[in-house]
Amino acid sequence: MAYQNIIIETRGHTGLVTLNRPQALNALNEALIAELNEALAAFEADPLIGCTVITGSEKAFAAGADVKEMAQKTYVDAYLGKFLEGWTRISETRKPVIAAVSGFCLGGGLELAMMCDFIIASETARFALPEITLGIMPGAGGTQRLPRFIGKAKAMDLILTGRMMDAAEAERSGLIARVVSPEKLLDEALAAAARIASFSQPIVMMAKETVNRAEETTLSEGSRFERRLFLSMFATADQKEGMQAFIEKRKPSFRNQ
Ligand code: DAK
Repeated sequence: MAYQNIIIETRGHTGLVTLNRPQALNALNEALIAELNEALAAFEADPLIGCTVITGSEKAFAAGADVKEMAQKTYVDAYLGKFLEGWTRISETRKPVIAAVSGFCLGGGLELAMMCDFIIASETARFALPEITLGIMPGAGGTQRLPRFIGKAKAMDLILTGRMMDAAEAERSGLIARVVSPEKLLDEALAAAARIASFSQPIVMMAKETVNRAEETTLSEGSRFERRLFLSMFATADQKEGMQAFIEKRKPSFRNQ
């Protein structure tokens, strides 16, 4: 498929998706989301890819869902056409996805970033859920994910006022994993992705799945799930290789087996 709204590259064992609607500050229209889903599915199916980075431009990761596309929709249009249905597929990705965020990361843009496994941001990043200013509320998980990242008080503040938060506040609040200078953003995200992709793919995927369980279950159930997957790792060749390499003081060579 030839993409109109995103640019796809591979860097070693990392898939790189650049959101590319500069005329609309990367506003996320249906076509872009469909392309993004397709690209992520292709990376997911590619055994050589171990991690994906999603980024935007220096000015905007994404300024939200496309307001011009949404403005005139009726409820029935939206319901029958399953409007925006494709959004949640991004959070079902099994291989890790890192969001590399610079500039505006608003509304659906922030919801997309929160569906990734972690966010690395540049000092210029600005985060908000400004839907309230448009007469709506967040609809792609923002009301559910943001409080899990930053707690109820700050999430209420952001969702009810629609105000922007800078990168320093976002890092302090636990929304983002790292803040770097704008020039270093992509290199930092690609280096993190390359490191992840150098490990055993099934083990990385199980670790991701297990951390995600923490958001959906109790501590005791989550710990039981962790124990089951942890024990299953002793059935992999990569566990034998990782530990043997440590004992022999050499770099492990994982074969995803
Ligand atoms: N949609 C469409 N076009 C947008 C846009 C957006 N979200 N954001 C910016 N643009 C367009 C502008 O209209 C402008 O286009 P032209 O006028 O040149 O044709 C161009 O990008 C440049 O923007 P500005 O001229 O406004 O640039 P400024 O630097 O002055 O301002 C800004 C930048 C980011 C502060 C401003 O553009 C802005 O406030 N943008 C809107 C931000 C916003 O309200 N975002 C939230 C949208 S609602 C769901 C899934 C997702 C969602 C809901 C449900 N389901 C799965 C159910 C998500 C909803 C949203 O995200």
